Parts: sequence; C-alpha cells; structure tokens
Amino acid sequence: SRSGQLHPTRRRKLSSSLDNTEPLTSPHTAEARVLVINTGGTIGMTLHDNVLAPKANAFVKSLRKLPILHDEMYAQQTSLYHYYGENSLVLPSNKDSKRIVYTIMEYNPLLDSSNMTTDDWGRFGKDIEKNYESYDGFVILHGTDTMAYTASALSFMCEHLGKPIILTGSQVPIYEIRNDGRDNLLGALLIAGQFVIPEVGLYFHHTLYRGNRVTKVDTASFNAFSSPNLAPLATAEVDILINWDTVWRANTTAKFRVSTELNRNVGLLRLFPGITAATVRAFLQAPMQGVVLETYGSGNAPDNRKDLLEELKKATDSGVIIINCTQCLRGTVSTSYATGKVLIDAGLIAGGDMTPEAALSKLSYVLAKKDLDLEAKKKMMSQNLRGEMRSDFAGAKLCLSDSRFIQIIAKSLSISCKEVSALQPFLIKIGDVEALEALKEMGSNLSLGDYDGRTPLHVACCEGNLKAVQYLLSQGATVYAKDRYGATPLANAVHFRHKEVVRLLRKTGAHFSRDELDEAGTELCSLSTSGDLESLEIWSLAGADLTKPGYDGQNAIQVVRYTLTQLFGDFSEYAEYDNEEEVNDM
Ligand code: ASN
Repeated sequence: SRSGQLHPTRRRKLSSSLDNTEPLTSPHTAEARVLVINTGGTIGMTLHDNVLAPKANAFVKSLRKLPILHDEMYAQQTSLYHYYGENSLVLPSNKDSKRIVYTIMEYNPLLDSSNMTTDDWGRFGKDIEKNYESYDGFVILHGTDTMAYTASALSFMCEHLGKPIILTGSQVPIYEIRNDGRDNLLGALLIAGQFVIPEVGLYFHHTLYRGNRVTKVDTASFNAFSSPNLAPLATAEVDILINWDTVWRANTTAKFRVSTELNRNVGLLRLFPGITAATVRAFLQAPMQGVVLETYGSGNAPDNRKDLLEELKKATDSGVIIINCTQCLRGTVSTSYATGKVLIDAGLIAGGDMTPEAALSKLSYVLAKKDLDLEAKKKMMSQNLRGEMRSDFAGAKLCLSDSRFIQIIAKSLSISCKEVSALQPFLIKIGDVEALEALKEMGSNLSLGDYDGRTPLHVACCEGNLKAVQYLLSQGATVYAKDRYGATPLANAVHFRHKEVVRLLRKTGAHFSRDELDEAGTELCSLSTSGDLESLEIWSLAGADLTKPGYDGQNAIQVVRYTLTQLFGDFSEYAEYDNEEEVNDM
C-alpha cells in the first residue's frame, strides 16, 4: 500500500507463509472467532481465608500457560495479539475444526453467581448485541449456582438469535490440579466456534443442553446439571455429536436483538401440605405481577382447600399471571386429576414441562412487554417461545421413513429414507416451495448441510430463488452457515448478483465477516475497473464499504473516477472552468 504498511490481515498471511507453516488462506486453517465473557463463578476463583472468591485479572494470564487452551507459537507467527488484542488466545489445531481464536472480556467485579441480578443479565445481553457481528459464537463464564436462571433468561431476551451463546463454568477452579473448568471451557469453545447452533446453551460435563431446560441438581458432582425433559443438544465424547433434530430454530426473518427489559415483580411459590391461606395471600400481594406456583405431581393442588383456591382466584382475577409448574424434576403438568382441574378454574396457566427457572424468567420477560395487554401476555406464557416447553403433545410428527412414497423412491434409488432429503437442492433449484414444505412435513431437516457444508439456503441464494429463501428463513434456516470454503449464503447471493435476495438476507441480519470486509477492497476495485456498477451496488447492499482500499491503496470509488477519466478525460482540469464563459472562451 501507499503508506508501505501492510494491512494486518495480509501481514498475518505473509508472516505465516514466510515461516513455512500452512498458509492461512487455506480453507482448512480458516479461523473462527469466539467472544468469552467472564462474569465470575468458581471457574476463576481462588481461596482467601479459607473461602472461595473470584480473582480479578488472573484468568487470561493463566490460560496463556495452558497448552490445551492456547497455542503461543501460532499466536506469535500470526501476530494474533496485534490483530485481535491482548486478551485474545487461540486453541491448538484440532483434527476437524478451524482454528478457534477467542477473546476474553472480563467483568469488574467478577461475581459469585449468587450475587447476580436481572441487571447483570441485561449487561450480558447488551455486550453480546454490541459484538454480535464480530464473532461466530459466544461463551459466558458463569457460576453454576444461578446459571440455569441466567441461561433461561438470556434465551428469552435474545430474539431471533442466529449464533450460539453457551454458558459454562465449573465446580472446581481452573487453577487447581484436578478441575472441570478446563474441559468445560474447551468444549464450550469448540462448539461455539464450529457449529451454528442458534440457541442459548449450557455446556457442562461433556454435554450441551438447551439453556432454558436445565436445572442444577448436584452441589459437588462434575455432572452438576440435568435437563430432565429434553435430550442434550450435543454430547462431546470421542466425537462431538450434535443432535440437529433437537436444535431449536426460530423463524429468522428478523434481525437479532436483545430485549433487556425485565419485570422484577415475579416470584416462585412452592406448595407444601398445610400451607396457610395467609402465606399465599401475603405472597400474592401487590406489586406481585407474575408467579410460578410449584405444584404436586402432574400439576395438582388440594381440591378440598377452598381458602387457598380463593386466594389464587382473587389474584388471577386482579391480573396476576400464575403459571402451574410441577415440583417433580421430570414430567409435565396435565389435567388428569380433579386436583389439577381446580387450578385451571382458579385461572392458572399450565406451564407444561417447563422448569421453574424457565417459567420464572419467561414471566419476567413477557411481563415487561409494554405493547401487550394482559390477555396477550397470558397467551404468550402458554406458548412455546424458545423451545422451553414441549408444544406438541399430540405426539411425534410423521417421520420420513413412515411415508410410503418416500419408501418407494428410496428403494428405487437404493438409498435410505433419510437420504431422500438429498432431493432438497433439486427442489430448490426448480423453485418448488410446496414440495419443500411437504419434505419438511415429513420430518426432513431443511437446515442441514451436505458433505461440503452447503445448506439448502446456500443453494437457494445461488439460484436467486427469493421465494425459497423466504420459506427457508421462515423455517429457521441459518444465515450464518459456512460451507467447506467458508462461503455464507450472503456471499453466494452477492457472487451470483441476486439483489433482492441480498436485501432480504441483510434484513434478517446476515453480514460479511470482518476478514471478508477487510479483503473486499481488491474485489471492489476490480469490479470498478470493469465498470460493473451493478455488482458494486450489490456489494454495497451486502454491507461492503466502497471506500475500503484494495491491495494498491486505491478504493473502488477512486477507481471508478479514474476509469471515467480515462474514457472522458480529466474532470479535474474542467473543474476550474466551472464558469461557462471561460469554457466558451476556450
Ligand atoms: N458459588 C459458585 C457460583 O455460582 C458455584 C460455582 O460456580 N460452582 O458462582
């Protein structure tokens, strides 16, 4: 460039190739970026006066010395600190993943999670929102005591989430010889950096759970959490296996946002034999607005206690929302008993198989919605918003292998029923949204990538099939999927010049990565040289900056000006002859 200074990205590539290590431009060595927000918890605690408390400014330094969590040689060779900042680290290379570069943002003060409040949740949400486009995934280090509450709350606060947010921590500080912190952090980083799981998850003891389904069940075991009503999203044993059929996908036709408004006038009340009406009345008094009533068994309460039921009814009549959740660890509330029906009569809303943590934080989130009236809030509480409750009690959907039609096709093609999903790209190419819907109905996963990591959305974006793109997004297809070569659906749509598709993708939050934006300058200049103004417009719609310099320091706009000058002469000479007379005098 003109200043003689190499752009950081390029400098890193250069130094790496000079050192004769694998070139960074190779798709196999592409990097994923994860932001780690360290909020506190046992993972970073040390002993003081015989009790554990968080220790500030020690975490990054100690991770740097742990070879399983940081590769100092790679960091030096690639000027990692210069490019990503002092608090950045990089995982060693891993057989099937990209390099995972992570940056640690440490909060001050670090908290034992017993000290967390809803304000802290708001801060986590805001920090993720601010950094959303710069990272592929997020890890939140958090104490285990209230981790299930934070995970639940964040799952609701994060609307239209498209990237993984994974909470983790440990039972024993990372500084001790035997500890679970290193494994938990490593697993959370590997998942957040490699897989586009658009959920708030909780990773602990080799398992990724949906955040709003967990509860802490053990004070001392490394296996501290349980997700009693939903199978894990992933298990990390010999291989990391993602249970893609369980992954929750929001309709992603809107941009990610974090709703930090939370209502604090909510509470948890646990029934017990002999509870007095006075206790219930006191608990339900103003300013209480939402309560999770933890009932017996499948949602039961005494039907011979008029005094109690009257207190509940009075509260719901006055606008308090009461959710019926079971005290049992596993299972759902139902209406199989007379003792359950009385609660419906008292105006309670069935909480299905929600954990009390999820029900409470959902109430807090829903009650804070200013634009909804009471009825709309009640309706929202009974709906499944983020996979926190099972909504389809009617039983499993028709499965691919149940369809006679699919069985016949599969047989004649000598493939398994599941592989009939391979028809998807073809259906997208011919734009048959109806057939896609039918495949989806039969249980086909419209978000899975093929061998090259290309998802149906990639294909629809290459084809410029707006309807298919719309449909896939409405079914939760992720705009962040990267194929084997690192290309996103947005990059495909830009490449094949599908303006409307680019517009739609941008509306839903798709964006170029920082590296793509850094490297766009040269491509933009070459488009300018060839006078391809339409492509320039599409690139700019996709978020590229037309003033970004290319390899020789010129930017696209300067190149366009130069090209025009070549064609029509030097404008700047005429600039002095703005005065018509002078021009005429010439
Ligand atoms: N008291 C700690 C906390 O929640 C417990 C832990 O992290 N294991 O912050």
